Amino acid sequence: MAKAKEAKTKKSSKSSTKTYQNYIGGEWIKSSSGEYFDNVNPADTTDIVGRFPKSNADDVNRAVEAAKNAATKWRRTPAPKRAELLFRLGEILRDNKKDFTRDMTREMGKVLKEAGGDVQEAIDCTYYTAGEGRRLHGFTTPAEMPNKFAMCVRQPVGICGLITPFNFPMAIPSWKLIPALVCGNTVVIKSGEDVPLSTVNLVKACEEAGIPKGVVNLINGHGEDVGPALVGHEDIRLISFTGSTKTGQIIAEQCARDNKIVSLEMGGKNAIIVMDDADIDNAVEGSLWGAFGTSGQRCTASSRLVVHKKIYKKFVDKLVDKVKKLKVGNGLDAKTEVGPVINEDAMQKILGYIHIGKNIDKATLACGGNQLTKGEYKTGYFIEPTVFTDVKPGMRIEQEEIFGPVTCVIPFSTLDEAIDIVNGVKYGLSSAIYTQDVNQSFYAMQELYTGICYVNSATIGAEVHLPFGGTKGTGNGHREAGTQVLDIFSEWKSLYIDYSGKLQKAQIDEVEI
Ligand code: UN1
Repeated sequence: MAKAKEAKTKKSSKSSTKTYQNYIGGEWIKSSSGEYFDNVNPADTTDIVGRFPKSNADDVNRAVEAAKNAATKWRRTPAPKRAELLFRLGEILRDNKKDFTRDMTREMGKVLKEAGGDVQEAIDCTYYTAGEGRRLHGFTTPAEMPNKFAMCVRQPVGICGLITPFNFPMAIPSWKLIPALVCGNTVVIKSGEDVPLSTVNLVKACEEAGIPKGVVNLINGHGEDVGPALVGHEDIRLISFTGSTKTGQIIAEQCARDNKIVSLEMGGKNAIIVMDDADIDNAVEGSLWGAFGTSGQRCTASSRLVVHKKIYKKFVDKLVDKVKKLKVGNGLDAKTEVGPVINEDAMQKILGYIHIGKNIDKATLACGGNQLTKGEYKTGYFIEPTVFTDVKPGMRIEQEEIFGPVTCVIPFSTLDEAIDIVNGVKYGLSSAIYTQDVNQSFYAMQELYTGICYVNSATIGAEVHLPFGGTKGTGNGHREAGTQVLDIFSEWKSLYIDYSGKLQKAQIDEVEI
């Protein structure tokens, strides 16, 4: 996992910087190391958002212990009662949306409107999933024998470790936390080290909502210091992780050794197909939003634009013209359209891919390609929105996840060829097609092997009541959000009730002599 953001110059005095704590067993407490790390604004690294505990394995152990102590009571709390607390949580998030939004932009960099959308996604997820408290449907089914009843119910899995990324600082923790809680599990959350304040805000809201002590525990710190202790803890039954494919694979290996449930949401290399009959202006707008929204730091980002040769030049000209006009800047400024990237490591990785695109892949750099270093950009991690054209399938910039404001345009001739290009990567999160032709759109929906597919909009913007996740290297078959998330955070229990008053044997054949 990338190193957390580092201050370039620490102008703000440490004493005036707010210090935050871990939340364990209902108390806000220091890390046992007594050490802290700075949470720095990626748009202006002289702005230190707060100091957060640098936790270690001791803290993880304490948090798991607290979750264990709270587990029985929470599991026995009727699900509709658990849900009432979650509805209250939704109200608190809604009441604090403005402050949480600002905090998020300051620590993560995404523009205010997007940060507001992120908090709103957490609110929507909370209300929607809390509704499951009065459903959590199981089923009844006939039994094989007379006077016997069969049914199936969901039961909590136990203590869940939730490991969250930087790019959706409140939405993604909520996708994991709310279903875990409604199903009756207790949790230890490891916040994204670049965005700990948004998770603190979420957990404080849980405390205010009256969620009992120990049900939600929060550990701040760096992945390498706390990740292995959390993933390897014998009392943790489930790990839910969103982040890089590399880290996800390490987690999956450890979970396999310990026989833990693991749900992974990892990389993407999503593509938009633009057919020759598409509304080009609409497709350009969608591409702009899909590629450069959140500075391209979404798993769902439209990092490939697969464009029909007949309209290729027209599309590229319009796109590049618009990309050049995008206003890059501090997300707190209402005029900004593209914020910074998250930290120095991320910036270097993205610039590294731009170098590969130019010098190794030898694609055409149509616009952008540079770090912005002057004036307002001096103390932030800013990269010009970048478009590569004449990109060919198989090039590294076409295959690998860049996770920044970079997209590539790939020409094609037939829909089947376009579909092969979209499917020809190791990931399978999201895809899209712009066309006016119903046959083409349905054929594409059928053939694109991704977890999400859009017609006439970009690859980003999934809604909380539909399953979210991807095929192939993106995940391990689970889906977050929707009601499908319940299959991650609960296990089925089949119940048989024999009211015949006598022994009825199943799986016994009448043997004819
Ligand atoms: C992510 O980038 O990991 O579909 C999540 C979207 C958002 C969530 C993205 N609702 O773009």
